[in-house]
Amino acid sequence: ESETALTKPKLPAQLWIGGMGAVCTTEGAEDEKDVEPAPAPPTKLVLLGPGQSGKSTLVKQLLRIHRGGMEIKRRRVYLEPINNDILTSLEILLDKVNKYKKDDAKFAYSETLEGDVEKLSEFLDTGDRHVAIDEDIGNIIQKFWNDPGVQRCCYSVNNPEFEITPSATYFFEHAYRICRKGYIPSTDDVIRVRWRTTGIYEEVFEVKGERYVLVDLGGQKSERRKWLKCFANGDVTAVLFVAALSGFAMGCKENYNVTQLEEAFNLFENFASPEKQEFDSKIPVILFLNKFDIFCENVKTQNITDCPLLKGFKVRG
Ligand SMILES: Nc1nc2c(ncn2[C@@H]2O[C@H](COP(=O)(O)OP(=O)(O)O)[C@@H](O)[C@H]2O)c(=O)[nH]1
Ligand SMILES: [Mg+2]
Repeated sequence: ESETALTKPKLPAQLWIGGMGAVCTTEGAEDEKDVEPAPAPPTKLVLLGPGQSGKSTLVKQLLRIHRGGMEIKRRRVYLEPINNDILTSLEILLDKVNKYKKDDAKFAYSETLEGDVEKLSEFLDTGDRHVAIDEDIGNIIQKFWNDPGVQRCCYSVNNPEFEITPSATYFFEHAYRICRKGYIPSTDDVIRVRWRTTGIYEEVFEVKGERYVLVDLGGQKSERRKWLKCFANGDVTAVLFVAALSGFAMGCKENYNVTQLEEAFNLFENFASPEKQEFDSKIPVILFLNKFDIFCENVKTQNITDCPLLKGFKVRG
């Protein structure tokens, strides 16, 4: 059996909790003295989990830490997905504000913004979500976002139909900078962007002379049949199953009756439990509970016991 940097767990799953910036620790092998140095096969980690749980972000974070910042050429590729993220979320935010301001004046934007909002709606009506946003529209987005009524509506109305993600609010905050002429996404911008992963991506990096291959796959239902393909060569060291801990209150896109956390749990059980495991059952599965930072924010305003999985838990402090 090949030596790996990960210690094989006795249980089918280990539990790691992480959020932005979380990194896995490694342990070196102990009996290296008597072994001839031979090029060890890389540690191959396959990232699985529901869509939006943060798999691609984890890859980007690890690359940033272990391969240095991204070159300009690679960052430029994210221009279009960033525009797409802003425009898609802006449309949702506009719909949300227009719906809720009718019943409650505290969710209305200032009257002085009316002309601007009309311009925004016209721009969105063109339907193209991948166009570059010019400086003029960028300024309007920034003004609209800075309006207190808009922010109140965004943050205090909890309706999964109008979900505004934390990355969207990040981009709204930076709309002015992002829509400047000649803007190039920063590494932080790249880490925030939502880009629906389709297909299979492999990234290689080194930590203390040890080579790692990270395999990133799409998490959406339509992508899940590809999951088993990456086990075909028998060279997978471990599965990193990523689930967002923060989604304990929100209905998931595919089924509003279960929370995103339950959806992730069901998927994990179906895919990784030893009885049902469809790949080699000796491959360790590590459960990585991600979005811990958002979880910490959410527990302040949402009741964790609303999620059946967390009944019996209490928030302290
Ligand atoms: N605040 C916060 N956002 C995260 C975290 N992990 C991922 N995200 C955001 O969640 C969104 C979806 O992440 P992505 O990596 O594309 O999910 P994937 O579908 O599993 O690959 C992106 O906008 C990320 O910036 C986290 O730990 N904290
Ligand atoms: Mg992805």
